Amino acid sequence: MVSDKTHILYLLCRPTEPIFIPKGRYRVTFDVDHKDFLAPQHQDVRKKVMERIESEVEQVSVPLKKIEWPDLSEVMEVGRHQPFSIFLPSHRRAAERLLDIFMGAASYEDFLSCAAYARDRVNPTLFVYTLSVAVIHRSDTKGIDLPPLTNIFPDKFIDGDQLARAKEIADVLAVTEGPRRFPVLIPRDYTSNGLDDEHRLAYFREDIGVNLHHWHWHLIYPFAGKMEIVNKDRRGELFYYMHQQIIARYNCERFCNHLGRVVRLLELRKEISEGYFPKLYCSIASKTWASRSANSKISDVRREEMGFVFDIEDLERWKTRIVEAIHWKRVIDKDGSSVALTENEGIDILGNLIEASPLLSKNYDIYGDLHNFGHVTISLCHDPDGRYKEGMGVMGETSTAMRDPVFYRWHAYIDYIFQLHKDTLKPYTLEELKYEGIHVEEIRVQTDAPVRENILKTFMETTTTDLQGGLDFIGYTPLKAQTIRLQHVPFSYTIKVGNNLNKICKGTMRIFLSPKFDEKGEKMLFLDQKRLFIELDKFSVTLTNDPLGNKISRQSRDSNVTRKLGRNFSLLECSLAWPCSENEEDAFCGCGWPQNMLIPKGTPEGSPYQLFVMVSDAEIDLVQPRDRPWDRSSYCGVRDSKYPDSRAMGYPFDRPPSSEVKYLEDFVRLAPNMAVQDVTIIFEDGPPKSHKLDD
Ligand code: CUO
Repeated sequence: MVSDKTHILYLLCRPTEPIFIPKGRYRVTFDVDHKDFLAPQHQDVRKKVMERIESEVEQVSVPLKKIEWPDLSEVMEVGRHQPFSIFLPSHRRAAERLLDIFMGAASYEDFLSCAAYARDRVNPTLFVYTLSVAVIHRSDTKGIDLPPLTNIFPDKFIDGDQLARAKEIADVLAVTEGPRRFPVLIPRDYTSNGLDDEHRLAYFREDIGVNLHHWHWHLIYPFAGKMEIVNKDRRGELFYYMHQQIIARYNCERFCNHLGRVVRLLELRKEISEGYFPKLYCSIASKTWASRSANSKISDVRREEMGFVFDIEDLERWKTRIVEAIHWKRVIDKDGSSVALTENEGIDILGNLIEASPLLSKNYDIYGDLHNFGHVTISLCHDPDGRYKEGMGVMGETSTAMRDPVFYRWHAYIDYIFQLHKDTLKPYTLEELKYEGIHVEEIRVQTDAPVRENILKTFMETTTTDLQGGLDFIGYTPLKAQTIRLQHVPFSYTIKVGNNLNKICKGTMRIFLSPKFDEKGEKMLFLDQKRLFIELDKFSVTLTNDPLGNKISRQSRDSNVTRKLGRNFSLLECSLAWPCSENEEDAFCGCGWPQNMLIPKGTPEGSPYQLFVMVSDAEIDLVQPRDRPWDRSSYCGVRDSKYPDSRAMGYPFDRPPSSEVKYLEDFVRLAPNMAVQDVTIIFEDGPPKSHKLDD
């Protein structure tokens, strides 16, 4: 039997299957005896269906409190079978309304009943998005793990053909051969082939963990809703930093695949050379996600049925106003007052203004909705006036957008605007960089099995994803998809840090990685390299007063930026019934970059990289005393708490260098608490290695 508070998660299970059909291995049913609880389309069929099901399985019944039915009319303006996009203002308003209802429920029981009532009436994707945001943010559901979206909507992650095969297997083989695993192998090259240069990056763009990370980040940091949900500490800055790191990581991967840095989508009226054909089937809309041919152009959009009528000129005007504001170092707020874009808060203001959050933007009417509308405009470029009745491309949704090469071009453009602001800031002074008395003596990186020094190894592996929570109208046969992903051999850092202070002191260890050479094969200038540094880890250290060096060891799998793939429904149910899973691979669910993508792929011949290490003064860094580890906080912050690092996100690489710094070595020479070590990333080519099944 599962505990009370987690019953709500069963509403996420098989989101298009009616609520009265039992869910999960315990066949959980919701007590929807009151006829009006059921959506109109289900009221007459329920009895017949239940008669059949009840004779087959044992069920757990969840009582639902009688409540006053919430008014869902605004929410239902988004059709049941329409693809949902949080970037569309009309959909955003519907989600805000439903979120208000969920957040406003007086007790957990009211929340459960409201959600049960709404489930089969509103758009299923909108429902899953809104319920997920509410579960994360309500105090009475705090700490409940959400199942990964792969387990709710596998069709957003897995090739449509293969998913159809999986259903066939579930329907036929499971009956004839009994319940066992039938992993469906998802081939590596299903969206394109070698004729398309961009296909070399498909393993990154279509990685399940990468897309889950992006979906989950936007659940934690919604840009619309009530102030108490949206207005989180430094959220605008985190929008900038999390996406900046994605672009940095993508550019590193591009170098490994002999491609140049992603070209920002600067000229909005020019052809977009990259095409993308996602091959994903949207089960809600009963059609495939729209494709975009190479050399398509974006146009003014006239999609009245979506409430989206909009000109490219609007994007251009907003961009001009934002860039002007950056050059003036101030924005004009709603009252016409000037708000300075200061050294520390400027980036946060710009993040909320460019994304944009209508609630937090200093002036939504003037600076508009640049980033969100860009997503929608690009996602509709194949059918801007709806004459072909086509839906959106994958750019329209946070769980699918990162699959498309144009996502990186759009976000490189958004990042370029943020960098214009960063370029207006003064270089860090020596005072701001150094940690008096502390010096990094030595950095060593060691890979396990076989032990290699300063060499990192990557390879391809197969991994499995559970599908059963998302495949509606089939039995609960364990059903897996086997995908191929990048992985690396675990490694450890050994860092020797000297302390001449004659006292024990605390520091923050900051570890970054970047390519040493650019796409031309030339040693990178610091100005370029600082934008390509990816954060690998950040953690607190205690330094004894040993001038010869404290030896600090750290494992790659403990990285502060990563998470493991989440627990699926089966595992959630196990851990709810018994103590939490011992299996470390499945122990977390939620925000964080996927562990398997921690480092870039490298090349078979070895890619030269530089590992940068800095120990900064914890007295300055720590926002409040911390006894917890930094757990995934770099990209995700800390729940109900301030962002735990007082420095600017990306410090010390977020500002232009002083004039004497040409290369990284010049920068490192400025202060002895910084050091650099050359490392090589070798990609071991060959067939994918097998990985244990995830349950
Ligand atoms: Cu995350 Cu554009 O914000 O995708």
